Amino acid sequence: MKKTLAIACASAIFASGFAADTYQSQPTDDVWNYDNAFNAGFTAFLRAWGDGTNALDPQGLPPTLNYSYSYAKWSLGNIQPGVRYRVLEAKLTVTQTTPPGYSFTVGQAFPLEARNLSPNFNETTWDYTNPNNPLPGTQIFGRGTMENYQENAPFPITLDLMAGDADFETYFNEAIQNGDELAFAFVSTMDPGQQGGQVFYRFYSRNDAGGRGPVLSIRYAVRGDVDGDGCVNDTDLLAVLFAFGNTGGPEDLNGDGIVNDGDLLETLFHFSNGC
Ligand SMILES: [Ca+2]
Ligand SMILES: [Ca+2]
Ligand SMILES: [Ca+2]
Repeated sequence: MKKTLAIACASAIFASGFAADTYQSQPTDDVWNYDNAFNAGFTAFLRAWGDGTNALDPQGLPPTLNYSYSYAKWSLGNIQPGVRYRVLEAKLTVTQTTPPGYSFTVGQAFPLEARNLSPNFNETTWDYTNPNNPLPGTQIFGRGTMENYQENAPFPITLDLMAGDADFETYFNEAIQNGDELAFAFVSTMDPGQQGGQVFYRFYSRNDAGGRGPVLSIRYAVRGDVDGDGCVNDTDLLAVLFAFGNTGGPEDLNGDGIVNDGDLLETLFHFSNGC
């Protein structure tokens, strides 16, 4: 019997003076996509490596020998569709185990990447040879950092999804409107050295009995909503007008430190959002 480790919780928190919600959960599915994976769907570990230069096979082929990808997806079903959201913070955290040879320096030089991916996969029916398996996209939302590195123990690698080159806020909103599933591919240019090499990413999957699978954490708010009631209307518009010129506060909707036309436009462009 498959154990479901997904925990979804939404709690209202107040930061920067306005109402935001936090989504935090483990994946609903995760898969290790690799030619030699004997149990791609249900292994307790996910893995990623490349050839030292490329994270993805340049021919666009499924990962064989030189490449290994891992996939994970989350259900955002608790977040109301039909609403435009601003993302205030988005992080992915994985727990890296310690294959011999993996070091701080190597982790810095060849970070783990979170890329866009179609959620069209399922670990219960995963078949490596299926030609319809999704491949990782080219958008990089975040890269892992080594600040929590430990030499002889598993340690968390956090990927800031707002720090990459791609627009995570759009990705998040599209996922909610397109049926609530949000997927990422974990890839890296890190080269294990040779077949049987030990320098690569190996982190716990959702199938880990210890519950150490990836965690997605997103803080978000309804775009244009000042008072946090989930609806953008005259109350929010007036609040911005009356606070014009203020530094910070809930009326500073775009978070640039001042209440001005940028925030006014935010309420106007998103008028009736969430109502
Ligand atoms: Ca899995
Ligand atoms: Ca409002
Ligand atoms: Ca502002």
